[in-house]
Amino acid sequence: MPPTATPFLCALFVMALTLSSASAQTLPGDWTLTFSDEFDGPSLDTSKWRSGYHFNAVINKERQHYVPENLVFEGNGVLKFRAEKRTVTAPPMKFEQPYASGAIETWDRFSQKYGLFEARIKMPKTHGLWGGFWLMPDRGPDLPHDKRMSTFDGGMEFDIAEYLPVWGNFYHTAMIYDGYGPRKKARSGGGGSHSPRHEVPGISEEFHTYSLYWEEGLAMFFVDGRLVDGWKDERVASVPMHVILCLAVGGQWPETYGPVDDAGLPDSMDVDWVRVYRGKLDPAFPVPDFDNFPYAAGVPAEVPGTIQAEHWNYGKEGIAFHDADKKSHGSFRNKGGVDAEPEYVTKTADGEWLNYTVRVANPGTYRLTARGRSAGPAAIEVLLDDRPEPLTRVSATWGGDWSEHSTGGVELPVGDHILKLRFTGTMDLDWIRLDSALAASTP
Ligand SMILES: [Ca+2]
Ligand SMILES: [Ca+2]
Ligand SMILES: [Ca+2]
Repeated sequence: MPPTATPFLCALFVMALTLSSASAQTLPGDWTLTFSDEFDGPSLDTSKWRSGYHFNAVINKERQHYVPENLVFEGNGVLKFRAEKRTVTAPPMKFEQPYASGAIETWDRFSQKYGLFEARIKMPKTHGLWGGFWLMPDRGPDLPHDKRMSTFDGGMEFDIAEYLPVWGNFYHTAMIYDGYGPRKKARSGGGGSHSPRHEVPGISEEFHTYSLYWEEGLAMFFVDGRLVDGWKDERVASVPMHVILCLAVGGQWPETYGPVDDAGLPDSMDVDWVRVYRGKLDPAFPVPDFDNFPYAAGVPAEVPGTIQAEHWNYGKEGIAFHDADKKSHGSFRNKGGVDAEPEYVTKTADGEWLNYTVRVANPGTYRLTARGRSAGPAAIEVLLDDRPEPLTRVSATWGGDWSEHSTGGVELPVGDHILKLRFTGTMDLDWIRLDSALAASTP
C-alpha cells in the first residue's frame, strides 16, 4: 500500500510503550510484549493510535477518506473498519471523497525495529475494498518527514497482509523499497508485485492471525503460524517501523478488477487485536531457501499428484528457474523472465528449466505423464535434486492441440525434493502428473 503523495508532517514525540504480558504467541521464541491493543475499550485508544494517515493525503488514487466515525466499536473486543458509500471530507484535506472508511496508525506513538508483529483479522467480502496490515519506517522526529519515512537507505514497506476480495481465499505479502518512483523495487517471493497470494480458507468468514517475524537480514511472513513467504538478505529493512491498518475503497489496485461493488456496502475489515513483541524466533526454527521456495504458500507439491507447470518455485534466476531471455512473454508471473500464462508455461527454449519443490509421500517407482503442445518435436528432462543424470525424459511430437505423453520407471525417494524440468525445443506445458497406478510402489 505504497504512499504516492508527498506527506506533510507535524513532528511530535515518540512515546515508548513498554508493556509486559505472558499472552500466547503463534511462533516459538523468546518474546516480550512491547505494544498491544485488544480493542476491548469503547473507542480508539489515542495513546496508541491515530485515525487516518498523519500525512493528510490520499494515496494510490483511492476513493475513501479515513474518518474516525468509521472506526466502529460494538463492545465485543473487535475494531471494525467500516467502509460505506458516503460523501465525506477529512480536514485539513479540502476535497470530498465518495466513500468513508477507517485507518489507524501508531505514528508518533509507537515504532520498533525487529521483533514479531501480529494482528488477528477478518477480511472484508466486497469487491473494491482493499484491506491492509502494514509497516512503514519511522526513524524518529528529529528527521524531516521524507527522510523519517523513506524506504531508501535501510527503509522498506512491509505488507504483512493485503487483501482484495476478488482474490477469494488468497492474500498477499510484500517488501517494497527504494522509493515509489523509477527505482522502486519489490520483493514478493520473486513472482512479481502481485504474487504470491497465500491461500487461507475462510479468510473473510473467520479471524486469522497474520504475522511478520523480522530480524537483521531476515523477514518471514506467517498466517496462523504457517510460513508463507520471506527474504534472507542484507537489504531487509534495518530501521524502526510504525504499524498501520486500513481498509481502502477503490484505487489503483482494486479497480484493475472493475469498479467498486457498491451493493456490497457497508462492509468491514474486523480486527480482534494487534500485538508486537521484541525477541527472537527459536533458533531451531528452520529458515528455508526463499530463493527456491514452493509456489503454494511455501507448501511442497504432493507426489503422487499433479504439478501445474505454471506453479514453478518462487525465487531467483539460476536457482529457482532458468530462462534464456530476461523478458517475460506472457501474462502470468511476468516479472522474472519465465514465459507463462495463468494455465501453462509457454515458449520454452533449449536449456531452460523450472524447479518444483515436491513432497514424496511414499518412495517407489512412479509413472510420469506430461500434458503439452508444440509445433515441432520437444522434450522435457526430469531431474531430481543435484543429481546430474535425468530421472527420465519425455520426448514427443506433441502437436498443436494439447496431448499427454507418459514414461514409467521414475524412482523417487521419500521426503521433500527439488524436481527440475529442463526443456529442449519450444513447447507449452500445462502440467506433469506423477502416479503409481501402473507401477509397483512401496508404502
Ligand atoms: Ca479483541
Ligand atoms: Ca523469457
Ligand atoms: Ca497448468
